[in-house]
Amino acid sequence: MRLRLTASNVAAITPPAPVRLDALELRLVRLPLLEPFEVSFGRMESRLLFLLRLEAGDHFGWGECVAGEAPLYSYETVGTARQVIRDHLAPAILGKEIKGLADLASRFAAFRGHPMAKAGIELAFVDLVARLRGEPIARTIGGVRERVEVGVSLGIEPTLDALDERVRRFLGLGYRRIKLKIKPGADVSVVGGIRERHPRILLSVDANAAYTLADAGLLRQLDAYDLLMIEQPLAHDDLVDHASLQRTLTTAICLDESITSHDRARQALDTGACRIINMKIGRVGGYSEALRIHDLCVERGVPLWCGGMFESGIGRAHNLALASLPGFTLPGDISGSSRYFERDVIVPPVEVAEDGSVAVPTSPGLGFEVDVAFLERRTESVERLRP
Ligand code: OSB
Ligand code: MG
Repeated sequence: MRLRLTASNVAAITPPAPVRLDALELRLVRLPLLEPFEVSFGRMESRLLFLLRLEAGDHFGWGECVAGEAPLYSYETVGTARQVIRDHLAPAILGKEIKGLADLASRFAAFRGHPMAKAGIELAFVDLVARLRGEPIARTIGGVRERVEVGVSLGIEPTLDALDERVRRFLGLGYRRIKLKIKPGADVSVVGGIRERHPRILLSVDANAAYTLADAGLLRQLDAYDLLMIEQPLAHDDLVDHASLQRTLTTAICLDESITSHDRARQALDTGACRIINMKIGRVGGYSEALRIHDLCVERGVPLWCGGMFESGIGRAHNLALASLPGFTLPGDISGSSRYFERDVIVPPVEVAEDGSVAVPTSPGLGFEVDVAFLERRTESVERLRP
């Protein structure tokens, strides 16, 4: 497939006519995880999902806010995001005529931080716009791929055998890249053990900010294992130390937590803090910023891939649309629904084909039905905000 490498145009993401936003529903839904997921900062056994439904007359759009229950991955939580949406973001848009995504984003611009809260609303708005235009989100934002390649992110396990069982299982399902979570005490020997058993697979690691520059020697040992990348080895808000570390490593550093905006991405690339970027719409504040970072990576020839936050199918559908943009050149953390939950909130569930790819939906909006009856049964709280 030939990819069109044109700049995405946030200004072109508009409904057929300005749209008056009537209501925003905030819903918290808890789903148990099929398997617990452990990373350097903690362990998750269930996911409290924060789903948003934006309404305009009879029309609607679904979004998801990816904040966690505790401020571990970032400072935002489900609680802070709800408060910021309820008290500040929703009042800035409800009852207003919105011309498009750029207009929506401009109404949030004065509020500092809280990118996941902003992104939750942007997602719902872009789904609404795509439905009003009668096209899939991927087309609305300039996607060009019919299928996207995916990998799997595997948590820390108590033994190498337990981890290897999962590596084999997901390779058997077709996943194109295996990412191992690491932390001090579960790093070089684990990575070495998996690499020895799987000499040729596409393998990467993610430290979720668990190390400091004092660990540079240890991190350099990872150079021996032909990794695709080392994701976020140092502090969540750091660029300077990552640049120092990158100069001493042959393996590419990929930044996740540190890339919170287009400016941070530009600064990271200008200073050599990373050679690869992980994109999460929630972490950067929504589609408007994500598309600008995408264009920056295309311009600079920097490999980009779509990260994941253990989203429900709603967030995952948005990730699929995003990953269909031309600049997403490495497999994303967009696993099938069955990697996370017994039952997803969308129908049909996301399925990974034997070749490790997922189809980008082609019907309007998300391209999946939201299973509202199932959502209702799993809902912990729901509130409706009006102008
Ligand atoms: O660092 O990429 C991360 C999940 C929660 C928080 C942070 C991260 C992750 C993952 C899982 O790696 C990716 C997925 O959704 O499959
Ligand atoms: Mg990460």
